[in-house]
Amino acid sequence: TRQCEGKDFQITRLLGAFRSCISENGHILLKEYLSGWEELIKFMDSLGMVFGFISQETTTKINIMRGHLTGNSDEYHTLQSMVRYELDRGLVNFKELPQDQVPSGCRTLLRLHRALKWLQLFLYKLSTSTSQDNTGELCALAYEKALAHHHSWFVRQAAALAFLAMPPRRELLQVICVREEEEAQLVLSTAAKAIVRVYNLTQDVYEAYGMLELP
Ligand code: 1Q0
Repeated sequence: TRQCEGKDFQITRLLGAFRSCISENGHILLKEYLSGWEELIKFMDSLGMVFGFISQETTTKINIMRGHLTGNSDEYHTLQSMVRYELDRGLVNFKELPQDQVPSGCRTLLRLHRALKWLQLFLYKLSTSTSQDNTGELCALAYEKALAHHHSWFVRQAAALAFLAMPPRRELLQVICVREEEEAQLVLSTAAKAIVRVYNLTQDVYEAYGMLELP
């Protein structure tokens, strides 16, 4: 059985990260944003092997971002400073980039940002669902709505397979360490709300700079 403390996934850490990544003036602090994602990776890893490729892909994206932050911590302090820096230097990758080049922070974070849309939909669905609902179906519905159109045919098939292996709601609630139904609803909708705030602020920036479709 899993411990609801220590190094394992903790919903409070997830909440803490996605709350504290918003600075007083509404900028997104990248270090905190990435630590929220690292907590999500722990969650995925606790679900088992089938989710390994999703967790791997997420880790790859996080590592690219960490690479940018290392050594350029001022430029990559916030989403806003990153956008300005990469724009000024022509580093954004508005065109498809050559294989041997490190992807920009802007196009990499955009991938994570799009996945947050999926996550917020899934958390809302989960918070209003019952033990009768099939979590894999909830996943798939949120995926169709938020993310599928950004993915290749191959990735969509792989995602569909992973959804079939999604543990039942009861088990998911064990991972976030809640037992009571009321508590579950509160925890899930609180997490969803925190993520929506981050999502909306990020979306505004990408929209303002016309960067929502970076290849
Ligand atoms: C636990 C189930 C997670 C299901 C997440 C749905 C997404 C599945 C598809 C992911 C496929 C990854 C394979 C590669 C995709 C790339 O092509 C794509 C684009 O990048 P690029 O470089 O090719 O242009 N990459 C991505 O879109 C990044 C995908 C990141 C996936 C992030 C999934 C987030 C999962 C969060 C954990 C679930 C927590 C749930 C409940 C928490 C309870 C409080």
